[in-house]
Amino acid sequence: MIRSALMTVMTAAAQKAGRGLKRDLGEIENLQVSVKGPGDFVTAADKRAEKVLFEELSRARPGYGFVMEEGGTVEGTDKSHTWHIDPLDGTTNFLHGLPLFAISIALVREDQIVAGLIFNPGTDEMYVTEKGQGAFLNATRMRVAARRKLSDSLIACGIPPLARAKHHPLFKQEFAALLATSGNLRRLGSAALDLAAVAAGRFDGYWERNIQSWDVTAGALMVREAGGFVSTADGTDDIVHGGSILAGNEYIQREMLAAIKGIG
Ligand code: 2AM
Ligand code: CA
Repeated sequence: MIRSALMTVMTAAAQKAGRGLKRDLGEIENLQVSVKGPGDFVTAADKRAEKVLFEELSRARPGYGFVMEEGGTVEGTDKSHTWHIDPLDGTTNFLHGLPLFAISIALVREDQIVAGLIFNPGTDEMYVTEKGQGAFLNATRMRVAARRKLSDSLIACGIPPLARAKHHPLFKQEFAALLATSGNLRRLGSAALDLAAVAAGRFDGYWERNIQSWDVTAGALMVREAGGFVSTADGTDDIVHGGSILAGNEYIQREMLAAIKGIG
C-alpha cells in the first residue's frame, strides 16, 4: 500500500470520477439500442469525469499544470509539476458497454514521472505507484511476469482504428513480426489497462504506437515499479513525449524490441 498524502489525493479524485463513469456505464445499455446510439452521451460522460478530476486535483494541489485528453493543456503557476490525465481510457469499450476502461492519472515533475494511478471503475481495480515505492493492485504489491522467452509469452497490442488507417501498414508489419515470435497476442483497447496488466504479471508484454502521454505515463511508471522495463517502440526513453510504448520484463522487452527493430 502507498499511504502518502499525494496518493490519498489521487485516489479520492479517481474514486469520485469513477462513481460517475460507473453510473454512466449502466446507462449505455439503454442507449445502445436507440437509433442515435450512445456517442454523444459517452462524450459527455468523458468530459464530466475530466471536470471532476481537474477540480479535485486543482483544489488539492493548487498551481500544478494539466495535460488532459479532453481539455488540452492548462499551464500552472508551478512550472515543475504537471498532471497527465485521461478521464476515460478505453472509450470504444465504454461505448460498447464493455467494462474495460480506466481513469489514468500521472504526476510528472521536471519531465520525470513520479506517481501514477489507473482505476477501472467497472471492476473496482485500483492500481497505484510512486517512484521508489513499488506498484500495487488494491492492497497487493505487483511484480511483472517472470517468463524469459517471447515464444512462451502473451503479448498485448493496440490496433489503429479505421479512422486512423494511415497507421495500418506499419501496424501490420509489427503485428506480423510479433505474431511470428510471441506465444500469442491480445488487444484490450485501453493502453492504461494494458500497462497495468503488464505490471500485474498478467500480460508478459505490450506495445502500441500513436498514443499520447495521458494514455501511458501512469502505466509506464507502474511497470517500472513492478520490476519491468519500458521504452518507446523505437527503444528510446522519452515516454512522456515519445508517442509510442513497449513494455515487459527485461528479457521480453528486449526481445520484442529486437523483433520490430528496423520496421518503423
Ligand atoms: P482512448 O480510449 O482514451 O481514446 C487503444 O488502442 C488505445 O489507444 C486506447 O488507450 C485509446 O485511448 C488510445 N487511442 C485511441 N484513439 C486515439 C487517438 N486518436 N489519439 C490517441 N490515442 C488514442
Ligand atoms: Ca486514452
